Amino acid sequence: MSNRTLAILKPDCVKKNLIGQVVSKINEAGFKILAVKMVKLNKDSASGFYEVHKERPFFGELVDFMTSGPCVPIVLQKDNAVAEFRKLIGATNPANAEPGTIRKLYADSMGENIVHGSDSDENAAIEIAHFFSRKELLELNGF
Ligand code: FUP
Repeated sequence: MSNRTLAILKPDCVKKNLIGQVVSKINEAGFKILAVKMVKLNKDSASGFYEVHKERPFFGELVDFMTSGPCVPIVLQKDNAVAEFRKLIGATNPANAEPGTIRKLYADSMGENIVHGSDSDENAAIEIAHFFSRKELLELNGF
């Protein structure tokens, strides 16, 4: 089991000035931040990131939303990171998310749900590589 996952604070999180609050929740839940940056995705990058959803009816809206402003990818470390982080963020649709989860607290809708979390160790590794180079990750090892 890997101890890393990729979080993305999505454009709605950045626009609503919630970066600080969400990062506090992440730290309070015992995650260590290994790497962080702010980026504005273009259509190709957002489409590539969400390629598994490309045949779904919501794909166009998802790409439009993810390219609507800057977002904040973060590499997180904790034992059992993928499952622990998904527990912290709650269900995809905030209406179904458990009380106290990040999506329940801050998200407006399923389409604009504040935060992304990888869904498997395999995808975490792919998603981390989508945003961070080997060099960036190596330079941060040991901190
Ligand atoms: P999650 O793993 O919880 O981020 O959810 P998914 O990978 O299933 O979906 C990725 C993103 O697609 C969600 F964050 C929001 C969007 N989505 C919709 O807009 N409608 C849907 O029915 C499902 C997902």
